[in-house]
Amino acid sequence: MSTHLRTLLLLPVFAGAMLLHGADASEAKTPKPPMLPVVNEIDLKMPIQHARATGVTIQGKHFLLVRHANSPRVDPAPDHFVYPTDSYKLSLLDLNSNKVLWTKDLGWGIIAGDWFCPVLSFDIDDDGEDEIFYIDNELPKKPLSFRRSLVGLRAGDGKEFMRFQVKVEKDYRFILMGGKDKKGEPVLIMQNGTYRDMNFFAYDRKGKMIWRRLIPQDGTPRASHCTSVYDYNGDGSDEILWGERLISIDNGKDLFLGNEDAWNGHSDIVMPYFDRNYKFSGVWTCRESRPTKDHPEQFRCNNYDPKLRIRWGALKEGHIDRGGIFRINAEGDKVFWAQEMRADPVTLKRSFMPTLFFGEDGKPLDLPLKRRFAPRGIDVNGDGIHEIICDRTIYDLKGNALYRVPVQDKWMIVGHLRDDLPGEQYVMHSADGKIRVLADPNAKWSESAKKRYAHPYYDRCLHRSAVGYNFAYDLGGL
Ligand SMILES: [Ca+2]
Ligand SMILES: [Ca+2]
Ligand SMILES: [Ca+2]
Ligand SMILES: [Ca+2]
Repeated sequence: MSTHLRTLLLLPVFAGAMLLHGADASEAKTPKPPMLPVVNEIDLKMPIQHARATGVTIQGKHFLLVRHANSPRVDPAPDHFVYPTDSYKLSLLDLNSNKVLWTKDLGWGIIAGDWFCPVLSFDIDDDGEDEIFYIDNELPKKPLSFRRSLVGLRAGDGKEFMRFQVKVEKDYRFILMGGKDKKGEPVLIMQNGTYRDMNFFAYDRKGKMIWRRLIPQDGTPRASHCTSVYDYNGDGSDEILWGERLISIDNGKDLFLGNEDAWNGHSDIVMPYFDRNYKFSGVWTCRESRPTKDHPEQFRCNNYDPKLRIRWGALKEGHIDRGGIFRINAEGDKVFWAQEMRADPVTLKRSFMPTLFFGEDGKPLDLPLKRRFAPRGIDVNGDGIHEIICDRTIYDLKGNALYRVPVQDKWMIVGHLRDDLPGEQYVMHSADGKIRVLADPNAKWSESAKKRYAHPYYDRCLHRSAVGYNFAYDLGGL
């Protein structure tokens, strides 16, 4: 990062500190910004307690698939498990006509939670039209059964066109991924297991298994809650970024293992990032599990180069539960952030430490933002620079509050989802079942943002945001 840029980012902090004696500068500058306007509202006509959304492409047009339930989000971990109160529904929305095209109830065999039911939008037959994949339970009255099937639906009408049994291994954590191999053929991957054994099953367009791999607990890194598939090294076939390792989609073999001799744990955040020329430039990781006893010197956050060699690290202690990357200028330079979570050992009540920011060189930066909650990036005005959503407010990087977002509604997806509008939109749902798209009326088209939306990685991110926790931070690295 240039000295100029660092000065630019640091200046408002010092200015704010002088004026307000350490109080938050952003609060005093613009006490009550306007609400970010709603540009779409689609009523699903049923209550929603939690939902995720993913982009779907049909005949060149973009749609939004929502997976929703009037149930708390159920986690498979015994300390976090709660009773589901509803089954999942899938609804395909047309944001242009404000219509629900179809809704399908997945039934009580599938427990309503991100890990029980990833939903992937993926063009399995390469005809330019997405198909929808999820993992069904063959014994719907027995929700904990391991007799599972991978199911494909046609996006246009929600009708099932593919179903085959898959082998699962006593773990309710599922991931679905899609990519292309060296022949350009689509590969669909079902994965089972995060913290212990990790099983991968790769299928071709007909549902025939083309490889499988078990990664036992062999002292190598475990999975992350974010996964991504892309041709990172530019050799024509995709790689899977799986925890702190890169796996070939051609055969399931490791290409690179990060911090191989000293890391065998689970990393909450694993995010690839790209340089000014949109070339894969590295990976930002934030770790959950404790370091191995033999390696207390290891960092909790690591910035890797494209071959997963550590460039620099930060923090020696803590469960770094949240993290991400922002674009700080129209050229696409980046800032990295991390946030430690602490949980009471008895009540498990969570609290979050202040967000820490780092420049591309690893030096700490101070951004003038309120920092109680995880900041999330959105280029709401379309200039190719991230604004930051935190504390239900959208700030620019200087700490000016631009917009408020509704307190009562819940985040689903951020991205350039409306082809006709500049900038990135913010999609939320209300408890009474309304899906709302919010957009900046002053947004303008810019070359920087157009280039970003046109990048194939951007589209990949929008298609995997209903898998695991990809929804939260995925687009920051681009
Ligand atoms: Ca297709
Ligand atoms: Ca590749
Ligand atoms: Ca965690
Ligand atoms: Ca912006």
